[in-house]
Amino acid sequence: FAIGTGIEEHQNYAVDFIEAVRWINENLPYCSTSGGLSNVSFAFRGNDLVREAIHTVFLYHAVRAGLTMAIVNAGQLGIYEEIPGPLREAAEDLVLNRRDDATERLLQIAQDFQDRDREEGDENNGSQKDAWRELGVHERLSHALVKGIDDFVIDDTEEARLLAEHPLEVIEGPLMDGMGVVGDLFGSGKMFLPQVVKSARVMKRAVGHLVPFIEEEKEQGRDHESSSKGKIVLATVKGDVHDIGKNIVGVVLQCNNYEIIDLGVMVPAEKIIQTAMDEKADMIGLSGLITPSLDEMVYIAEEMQRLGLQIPLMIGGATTSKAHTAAKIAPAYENKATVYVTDASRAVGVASNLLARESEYEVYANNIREEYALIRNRVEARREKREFLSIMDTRANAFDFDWESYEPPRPKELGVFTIEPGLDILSEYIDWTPFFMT
Ligand code: B12
Repeated sequence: FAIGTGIEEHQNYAVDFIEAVRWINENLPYCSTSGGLSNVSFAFRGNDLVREAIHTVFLYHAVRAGLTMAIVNAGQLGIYEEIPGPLREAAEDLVLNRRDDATERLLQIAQDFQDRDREEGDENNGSQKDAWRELGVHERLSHALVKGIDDFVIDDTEEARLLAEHPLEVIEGPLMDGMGVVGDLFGSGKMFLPQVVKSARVMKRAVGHLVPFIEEEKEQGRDHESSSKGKIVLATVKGDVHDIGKNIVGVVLQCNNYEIIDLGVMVPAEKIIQTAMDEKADMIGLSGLITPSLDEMVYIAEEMQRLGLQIPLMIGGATTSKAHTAAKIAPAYENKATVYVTDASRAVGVASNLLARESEYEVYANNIREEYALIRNRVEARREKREFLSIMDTRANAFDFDWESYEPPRPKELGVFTIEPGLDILSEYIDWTPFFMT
C-alpha cells in the first residue's frame, strides 16, 4: 500500500509490510514472501527521484527482514549506498515512519537536489523565486494552492475578499479555479498526492479565513428568525475522504438558517440513513469526489427507497454530475426529489425549493423530474448506440477480405478540387447534441 499519502493511517504501511515479512520468516519457515515495489511509492507518481529512493530503501530493509522476491521495475531502482546521504536518510524516515514530517522533508530535499541540478545552468534562479508575488491576486492564490505555500494565503485571500462583492465569491472563483488547476495537474500525473495534501491545507486556511465573513454577512442580512428552515444531514460518502466542498456547503446552509448535522467523511449508508431517521431530518445531502462515490450514492438512494424515507436528496461534489444523478441516482429513489447541485451558493436555492410548502415543492420537483427524464433518455439513446459484442463474437467478426482478387476502382477524376456543398447537405453531417445540451 502507498505511504506518504498525507493520511495518517497510511504512515506505517511500509513498516507493517517489513515486520510481516520478518514474522513470516521467523514463524513459517517454509513460506516464501513477495511484494510489488511500485505500490509503496504510488503517492509520488511523477517524481522519479523520490520514487527511486523509496524503492531502494524499502527493498533494502525488506530483504534484510527476509523478503524472498520483489516485483520491481528495474528502471526505478537505485543502489542503497549510492543514494546521496540526506536523501537516503529522508527516504528512510518515511519508509520506517520515523518522523511525522517525513513526507514534507523528503519532498523538500528531493526538490533541493533537483533545483541544484537546474541552477547549474541558470544564474538568475534566485531572483525569480519570489517573482510570483508580483502577479495579480487571483494568480497568486492559484500559485499558492498549486505550490502548497501558505505563508501569504491569508493576506491574499483578504485582498481577494475586499475586491469581491461577497466572500463566497472568493471560494467559488479564484480558490476553486486554483483547486481545478491542482486537480488537472494531479490527474495528469504532474503533481502527486502529498503535494495535493499541502494544497488542500492551503485551501482550508483560505476557506477558514473567509467563513467568519460569510457568517457575518448572513447575520446582517438575516431577519433573525429563530426557527430553523430545516434539518439537513450532510456527509461525504463511504470510501471518500474529500471534505472541503462539503464543509463549505455546510457553512453556507447554516448561514441561511438550516440546521446541519455533518457526519464527516467516509460515512456508511447505514449511518447516514439511520441518523436522518433518528433526527427526523428534512433532507440528506451527499458529497463525493471520486468515481467509486458515484456507485455508493446510487446504493444510498436504493437504501432510502427500500427503507421508505420521504425526504429529498441533494447530490454534490466534483465528479458527480447532473447526467449521473438523472440517469442513476434519481431513478433509484423515487419517494422524493433527488437533485444535483453544482456549488455551495446554489445549494441554498435548491434547499429552499425542496423544503418549500407542498404545492411549491411539487412544481419544483416535477420540473426536475421532467428535466432528468430528458437527460436520461439522451444518456440511454447514446448507450444503445454503444452496445459491445463479446470478445468471441468480435473475433468471429474479424475483417476478412480477399485482397488478392480486389481491384480498387479508379476515381472519376484525379487531382485536388474545392467543393462547396450547401448547408442543407452539410447539416446532415453535424452532431447537434452539444447545441441541444447548452
Ligand atoms: C484536495 C484534493 C484531495 C485532498 C482532499 C483533502 C480534503 N480534506 O478534502 C486529498 C489529498 C486527501 C485527496 C485524496 C485523494 N484524491 Co483528491 N482531489 C483533491 C482536489 C485537488 C480538490 C478537491 C477540492 O477540495 N476542491 C475544492 C472544493 C471546494 O470543491 P468541491 O469539493 O467540488 O465542492 C464544491 C461543489 O462540488 C459543491 N459540493 C461539494 N459537495 C457537495 C455536497 C452537497 C450536498 C452539495 C449541495 C454541494 C456540494 O460545493 C462545493 C463548493 O462550491 C480534486 C480535484 C478537483 N478539481 O476537484 C482531487 C480529486 C477529487 N482527487 C482525486 C483522487 C484520485 C484522489 C485519491 C484517490 C488519490 C489517491 N491515489 O489516493 C485520494 C482519494 C482518497 C479517498 N479514498 O477519498 C481525483 C478523483 C478522480 C476520480 N474521478 O475518481 C481528483 C478529481 C483529482 C484528479 N483529477 O485526478 N484529494
